[in-house]
Amino acid sequence: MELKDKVAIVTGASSGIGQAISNAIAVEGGIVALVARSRDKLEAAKKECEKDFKGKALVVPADVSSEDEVKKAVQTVVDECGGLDIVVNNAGLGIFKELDQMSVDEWDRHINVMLRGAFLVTKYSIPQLYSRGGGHVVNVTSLWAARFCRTCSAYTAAKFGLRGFSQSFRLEARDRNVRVTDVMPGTVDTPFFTKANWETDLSMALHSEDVAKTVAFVLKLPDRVVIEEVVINSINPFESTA
Ligand code: NJP
Repeated sequence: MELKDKVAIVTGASSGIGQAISNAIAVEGGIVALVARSRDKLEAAKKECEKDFKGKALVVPADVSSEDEVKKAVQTVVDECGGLDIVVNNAGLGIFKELDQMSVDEWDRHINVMLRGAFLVTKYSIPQLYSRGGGHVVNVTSLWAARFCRTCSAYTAAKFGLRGFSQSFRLEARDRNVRVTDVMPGTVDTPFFTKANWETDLSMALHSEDVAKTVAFVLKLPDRVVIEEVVINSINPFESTA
């Protein structure tokens, strides 16, 4: 897909991987709707996108786990941009605890943001892609949609779930010329680990831009091609979490 003038909604765009993906789409001439909860961070991301990447960006604050907020956010994008071509479900979090220490609320947050959130954003966006005759849905899952680790039960449950969602949904979407790709990164140097209270050596980790370049590559392939899953890892990852 040629990205020029295509409209993309990117969740988790206020930080890390989502912000880098937004910039990577914008630099190709795409119009990016930046979705996350924090308006201030989104405004800063928009500024960076416009100044450093000469891109067009729209700030659309929303909690992806809220049906009402997602509905409104998608409608705002459609009203402002005339439609939608690309959906990137990237918003996420990690709370790493042994199961007996994990609260129900912490468990629910993983499922509500990374699984329900991806479902809601896709559900309310997909009629726009169908009505335009095609498009692309990218789900940022994880290596931990295929692997396991101690203290990761909630995180892996959500990411394995999202991977299953993608695989089934792909079979419907392809009939409408919509491609579905899972991007499965290893460890990436973002604020994710600070927020998770997880001290780890990120010196060998991927950079957000590495994941963003991969997403842009996948999006730009001819429409007849779908990369169903891409595993991206540092050449020599720090494997303390594996
Ligand atoms: O994390 P971070 P990453 N509604 O913390 C947003 C996956 N991944 O970029 O709402 C809407 O910098 C939050 O914004 P805010 C990971 O699982 C990562 O590393 O304002 N948005 C922020 O923009 C996740 O799915 C690694 O707080 C919500 C963003 O999500 C994705 O990559 C490895 C939200 C998080 O940015 C991006 O993570 C891997 C909500 N309810 C997979 N809750 C890694 N970093 O190593 C959060 O395999 N956000």
